[in-house]
Amino acid sequence: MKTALITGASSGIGKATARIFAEEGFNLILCGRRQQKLEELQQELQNKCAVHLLNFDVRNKEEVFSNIKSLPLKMANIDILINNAGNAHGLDPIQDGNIEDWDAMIDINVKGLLYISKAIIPKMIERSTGHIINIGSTAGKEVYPNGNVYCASKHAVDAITQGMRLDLNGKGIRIGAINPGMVETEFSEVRFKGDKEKAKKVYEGFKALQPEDIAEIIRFVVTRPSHVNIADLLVMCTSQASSTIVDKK
Ligand code: NDP
Ligand code: 8X3
Repeated sequence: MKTALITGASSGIGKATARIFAEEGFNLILCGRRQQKLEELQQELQNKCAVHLLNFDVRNKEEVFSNIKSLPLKMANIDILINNAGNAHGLDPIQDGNIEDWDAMIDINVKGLLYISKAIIPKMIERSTGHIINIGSTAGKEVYPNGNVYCASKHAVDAITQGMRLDLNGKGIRIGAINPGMVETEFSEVRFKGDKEKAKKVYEGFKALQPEDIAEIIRFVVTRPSHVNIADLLVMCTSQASSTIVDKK
């Protein structure tokens, strides 16, 4: 049975992916900072599959490496890594940008993804098998007004995914990215620092993607035969044509 590690499993896309993977019977390693949310999910899924929780901040490299090292033998061989933890912080013109927001986005979305990957890739190389899916964004393919640093962080994810695919070629490891457009999760609540009203408005007047839509795509990607690597997927809801063109009624 495959073992999958999902970062950012306490909410949104990561949580929906955990639920879908549980249906597949995968052993799950669920990561996040909010222990209670992780425990609730473990409670929900543990009759379908083995669930191990890891509570750490992806910004903290010591915690990343010690948590991955702490995995019980049964969970130590990770077949699937879903690099999903991340968020936008703020939506401001570059001249008004908050430096703490910039640090958060670069440290979580870019450096956090690198730390996790660095901790997991060596064993994949050793076993000549593995599958890494980086969750990018339409923001990694185009830049939208006030999205500056978030877009930069997701462009970096795009570049890192391509770099991983080049450097790990021949090592039996599949590397791909899934780049969603607007998905209705806690994403905008985090971006707008807990302002639920402002966050809700982002998804008003059209049917945004739901986290389950992305999770189903991830299921498809990881269940292809081992010679098939889905390298890069761009997924938007029908109402969205680009980061700035959304048909809102
Ligand atoms: P959510 O806010 O619902 O989920 C984000 C997840 O990331 C949470 O589980 C959170 O867990 C985890 N996380 C955030 N910061 C950290 C950290 N420092 N250390 C560890 N875990 C962290 O958002 P989404 O599900 O929408 O986002 C998931 C991914 O999808 C992100 O990479 C995002 O950029 C990307 N994305 C989202 C889109 C959208 O429109 N929603 C569109 C395109 C891409 P906890 O707080 O418990 O640590
Ligand atoms: C999240 C989607 O459009 O807010 O990556 O950048 S968007």
